[in-house]
Amino acid sequence: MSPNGSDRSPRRSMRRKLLSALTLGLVLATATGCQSSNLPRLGMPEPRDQQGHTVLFLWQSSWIAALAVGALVWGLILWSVMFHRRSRSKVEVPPQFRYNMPLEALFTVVPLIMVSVFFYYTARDETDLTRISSPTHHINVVGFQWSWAFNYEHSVQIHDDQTLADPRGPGAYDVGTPGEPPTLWLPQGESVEFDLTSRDVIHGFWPVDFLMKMDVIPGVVNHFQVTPTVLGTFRGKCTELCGVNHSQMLFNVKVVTPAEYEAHLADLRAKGQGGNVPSGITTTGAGNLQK
Ligand SMILES: [Cu+2]
Repeated sequence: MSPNGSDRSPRRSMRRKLLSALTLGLVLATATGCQSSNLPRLGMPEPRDQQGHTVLFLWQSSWIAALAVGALVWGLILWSVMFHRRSRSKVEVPPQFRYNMPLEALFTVVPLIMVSVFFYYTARDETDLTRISSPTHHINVVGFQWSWAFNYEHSVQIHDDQTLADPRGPGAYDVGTPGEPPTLWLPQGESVEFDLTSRDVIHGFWPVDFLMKMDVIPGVVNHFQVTPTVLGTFRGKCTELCGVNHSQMLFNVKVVTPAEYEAHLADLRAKGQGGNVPSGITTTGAGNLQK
């Protein structure tokens, strides 16, 4: 038996216990099933459109990757604290360790790889989420101090390179009732492109349950596309501090059947709300946008 064999055996049993705890944790983590629908949403609302699932999965995957790195780092810290602490019998300074090139290269390369993986998946999903692909409906969302207006099927598309009339015919607008949040109506299961414009300052358009938001900038037209999947009324708000009544810049998002959506547009036209309200942008020719 070695001179310090007496303090080695409790260490050995502690090491064994730690190893079995780690194995048990790993088995539990893998055996409980890792389908994205089973994973906790970690603070994210339940997505109510197709695109929201991409955002949610990116969020969950980032958490899993971060926790895996965290577990490795915490494990190494615990390992050092438990098994490489100063011995009671030995008081001398342990061997010092420095200028180890392979180790320092590892410290640099591993974080670079981790950041590159995060960057790749974020860029891939962002490209996917901001892509516009032949939407069925076009809605011009107009932000102004301090509310929202919605130009449904606006008659002139305001893409930088397009000045075509909307093939779906005359538009309709909704500015809501003064003192109440306006309601954005959307058809379930059909793709909708939002063209975001501002009449004054920068606002932020955030239909919360679609897990997507985008800035609404004067003189600029921003776009994104959603396909609502769940019927119901959801929340929306401005996410850019835009003045004293910013907190009141709320709206509702009402997802209805396509027939109800068309009926609502017909109602608006019947009330004299055909056409569009000023969007803050006028189109004066292809590629030429003016305030
Ligand atoms: Cu605002």
